[in-house]
Amino acid sequence: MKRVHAIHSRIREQAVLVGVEIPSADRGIPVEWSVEELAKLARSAGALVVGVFTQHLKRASPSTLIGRGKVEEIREGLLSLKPNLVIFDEDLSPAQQRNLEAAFQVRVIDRSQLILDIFAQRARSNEGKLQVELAQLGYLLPRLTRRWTHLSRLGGGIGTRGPGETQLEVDRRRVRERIGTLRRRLATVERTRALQRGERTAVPYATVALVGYTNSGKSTLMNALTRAGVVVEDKLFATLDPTIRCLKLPDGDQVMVVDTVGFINKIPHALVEAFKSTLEEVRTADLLLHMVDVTSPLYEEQIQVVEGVLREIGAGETPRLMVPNKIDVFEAPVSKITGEGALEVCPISALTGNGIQRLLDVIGTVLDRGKERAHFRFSPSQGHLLSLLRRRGRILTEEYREDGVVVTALVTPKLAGQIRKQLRERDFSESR
Ligand SMILES: Nc1nc2c(ncn2[C@@H]2O[C@H](COP(=O)(O)OP(=O)(O)OP(=O)(O)O)[C@@H](O)[C@H]2O)c(=O)[nH]1
Ligand SMILES: [Mg+2]
Repeated sequence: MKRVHAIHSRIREQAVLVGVEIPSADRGIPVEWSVEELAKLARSAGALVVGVFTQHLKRASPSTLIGRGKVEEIREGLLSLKPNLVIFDEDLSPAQQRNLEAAFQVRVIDRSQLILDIFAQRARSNEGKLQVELAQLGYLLPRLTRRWTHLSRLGGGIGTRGPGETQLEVDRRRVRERIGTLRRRLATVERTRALQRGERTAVPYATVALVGYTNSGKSTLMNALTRAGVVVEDKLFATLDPTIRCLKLPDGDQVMVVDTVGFINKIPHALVEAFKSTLEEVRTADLLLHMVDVTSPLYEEQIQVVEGVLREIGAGETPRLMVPNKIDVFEAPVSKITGEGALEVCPISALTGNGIQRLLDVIGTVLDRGKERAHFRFSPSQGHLLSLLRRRGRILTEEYREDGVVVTALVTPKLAGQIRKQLRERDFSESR
């Protein structure tokens, strides 16, 4: 299937934004703030914002979302602003999008399409690209009735990267086929990832995942902790692909740290769906560090958004620490940063390093809490298991006897299980 890629013009796309407040869809985030975030998204996608319109609506119009008077007001405004693109902050139905384009005589996209476009620009890995295309097609499928002919002369740009206009002309069956192919290819990539994860869990390190709203400083902390060299940018969705690094805690324990994609308000469902395998790293983590950008005036709402996505991906019950970040700029009252059922609040500045030592201590303590005191008896030929225990656990007592060593150690249930299994297999093969 042919794909239409945007021709990046040297002239930046000029965008006009439209924000709508609908009481029934109220998420506690005022329209002005939501539109400000939309502007950041638009700039992250490479556009220049040349105008903003907002409307407080009682009821959404099925044909144009906004009211007839507002359509007229914007149409007149566009005559002098002359944008190439109008971006709505709410999802538009295919009919709404079509009617608005007819009225404005310019391309109209919605927030989801903009976010998908940013992901398409950022995707680097094979897996990332497959995931983004899958998400775009998932978004496209219910909108296939749309006709673009009246705008075909307007060419590429934001919202047209990836599966684009030509695909709108093909029937649903072929899009479904493409989705099927992508799913199969992703399944192959995911198997490799699952295998790697399997290898990592076979080495029983605990995994700590950095989660949070986009731009909260996850990659900055990752770099501060592990010198991973992850790209840090004052851009939304700087990170798409997960990075995993080893980290030694002050108590000597080793853990794996995972940095991955950030979340955002009104995140397109198709995207969460397509990024399941990436988010699997978060879902299977032993501990989450929920990072909060306290310099954002809406950090409390952002916490709610992140908690919501965590529940959606099945990580709602995972133990977590709240990590207010950027305290070099602003120290938010800890009482406001609670998170549901978080174990502890550890304010830091990932940039200056302030608070990181305490954070590491707390991570160590919290992970220790899940550990058990286990007893093992190793025969002289099982020295490799004893050294594994020395490396990964903490030996409390060691008693040498004629038939081997009896050890009491503080270990994760994972490690205890693994050693017991190997001891059992050994007993089994000896008894045959
Ligand atoms: N002042 C200050 N800025 C910070 C701090 N931590 C991160 N930043 C800045 O915040 C911006 C975003 O940081 P990133 O580490 O890329 O954020 P992220 O959470 O990985 O973002 P995504 O990958 O886009 O989800 C960058 O401009 C950082 O320099 C901090 O402690 N203090
Ligand atoms: Mg990042």
